[in-house]
Amino acid sequence: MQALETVAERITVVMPVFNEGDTIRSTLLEASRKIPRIYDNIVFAVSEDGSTDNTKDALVSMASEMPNLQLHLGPRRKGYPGAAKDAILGVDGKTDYILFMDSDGQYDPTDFGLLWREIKKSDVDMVVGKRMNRVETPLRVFLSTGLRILEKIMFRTKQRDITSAFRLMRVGPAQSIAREVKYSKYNFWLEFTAIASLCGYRMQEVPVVYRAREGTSRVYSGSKILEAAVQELTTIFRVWRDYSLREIRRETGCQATATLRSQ
Ligand SMILES: Nc1nc2c(ncn2[C@@H]2O[C@H](COP(=O)(O)OP(=O)(O)OP(=O)(O)O)[C@@H](O)[C@H]2O)c(=O)[nH]1
Ligand SMILES: [Mg+2]
Repeated sequence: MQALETVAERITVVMPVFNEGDTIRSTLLEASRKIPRIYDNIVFAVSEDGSTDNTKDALVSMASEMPNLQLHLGPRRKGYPGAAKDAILGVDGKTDYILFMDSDGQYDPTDFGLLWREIKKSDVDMVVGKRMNRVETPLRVFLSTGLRILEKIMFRTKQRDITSAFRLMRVGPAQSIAREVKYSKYNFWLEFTAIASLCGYRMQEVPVVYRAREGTSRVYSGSKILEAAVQELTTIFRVWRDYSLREIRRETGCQATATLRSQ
């Protein structure tokens, strides 16, 4: 097994949670067992809002067992994009890196080691876990492939998996990009990756395990998938319009990037 790194840099593991009462305990226990074996300066920041099952109770009981668990509980459901954005912007000021990970148990926390080694080796702003063995309906594969190709043409994204929710990011870039995400109603990461690409952030991909989900998607129920695809298509065009207009007016579309780059 790889040696444990004892370093001063802090990683906050950000996890959005909605109605995961049946699995959140095992997901958090697995992450808190596996990630600190690779890296020990870890805090878990779990953002829950509006769950109608026993998720809140499960989280409160876990907080008494895990001293490095920070809970953010909210009364009303924000929707995935709002929850992801607030969670990234809400990490505490001691954080150096954000490991974003959905809390549905689909990612294997052991793969954090691959992301960590890659960010240190290639000195990029973000390393994205490219999901292997995705099991999805043909309709979903068709729609997500279409959106990926469009995003590649419009924003010159180089990544294959532009919507992965397993990413290790330097905190400055992650928050600058997240602040700009404003259109997406379903898929936060499509818009996030488009902005990151437009603003010239450096991204790298590494293949990661992707497991089957227990229970059904909280974001895309069967009837919502087409509506979501149309909404995300609109989002892509709005982002493109915003940034090309800024370029025409010679405004800096990515002030945050420029500031970071000059430091
Ligand atoms: N805080 C918060 N978390 C949410 C919300 N909606 C979804 N989540 C969480 O976001 C993660 C992603 O949701 P999923 O239902 O797995 O959606 P998905 O991964 O896009 O779809 P699948 O591939 O079908 O799993 C899960 O960990 C959910 O618990 C929300 O409104 N608020
Ligand atoms: Mg999922």
